[in-house]
Amino acid sequence: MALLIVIAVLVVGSVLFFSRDWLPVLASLTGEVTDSQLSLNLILLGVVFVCAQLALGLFVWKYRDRGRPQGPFQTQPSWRTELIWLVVAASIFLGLNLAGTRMWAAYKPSGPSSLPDPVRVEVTAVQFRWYFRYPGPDGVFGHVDASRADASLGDPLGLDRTDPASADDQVSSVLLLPAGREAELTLRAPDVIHSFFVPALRFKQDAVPGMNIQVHVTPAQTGQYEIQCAELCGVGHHQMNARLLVVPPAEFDRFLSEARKK
Ligand SMILES: [Cu+2]
Repeated sequence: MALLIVIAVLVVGSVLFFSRDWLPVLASLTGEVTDSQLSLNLILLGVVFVCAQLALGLFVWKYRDRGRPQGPFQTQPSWRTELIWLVVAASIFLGLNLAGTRMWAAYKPSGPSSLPDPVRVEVTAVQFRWYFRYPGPDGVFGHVDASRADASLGDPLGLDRTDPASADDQVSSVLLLPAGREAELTLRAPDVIHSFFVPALRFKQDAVPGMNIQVHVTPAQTGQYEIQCAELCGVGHHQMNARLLVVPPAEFDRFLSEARKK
């Protein structure tokens, strides 16, 4: 009876836990699709979980100790039952995988933006900070030399000031993006692998040394959101956070022109 109560509490507790609104606030256009796919997975597997636990409870009750001596418990394998169970489990697994693959194909954020004028930002992940570089009016990211980088001198990326394309580049420790415009991010890491994770955008991508990885995403809602590193990248990994500020487009343009004057 104690085991039955434990099973009942676990089942009811799990259902209540997952049926509440536990996801972080949603601030991207494509994140809704991710959320509905996640909900579908949770509902389907939740039903399987509840049925399996009810069956377990039923058998615990049916074959409980009645105080009578019983002979050795024997079962006959049933290939039909095994096959049905296997087909049902495989169908759920494959079906969810296919649905996820289709969703990824339709909304995948990898690759450069297909729009003519996205907001371009270079994201540099370096133990244990994030830096965001805007290309300035020329729209070109200038050359950087990581060996010259010195955050204490205000140049964490090592901008090559002899390169005319670098002269107007702006570096910020906060990622500022306009709402409703697609952003094309180029992820890089000079030291080890990091992972750019913005829960509110339902967005995660590794930054890998030696690679410039381009991704695109559209923040839909103004606000302040957290950026986290989702790859264990060293002893200071836990403090590798930054802020994403999504502002109205006019405010974003004002920020760029004011940064230029400095
Ligand atoms: Cu990191």
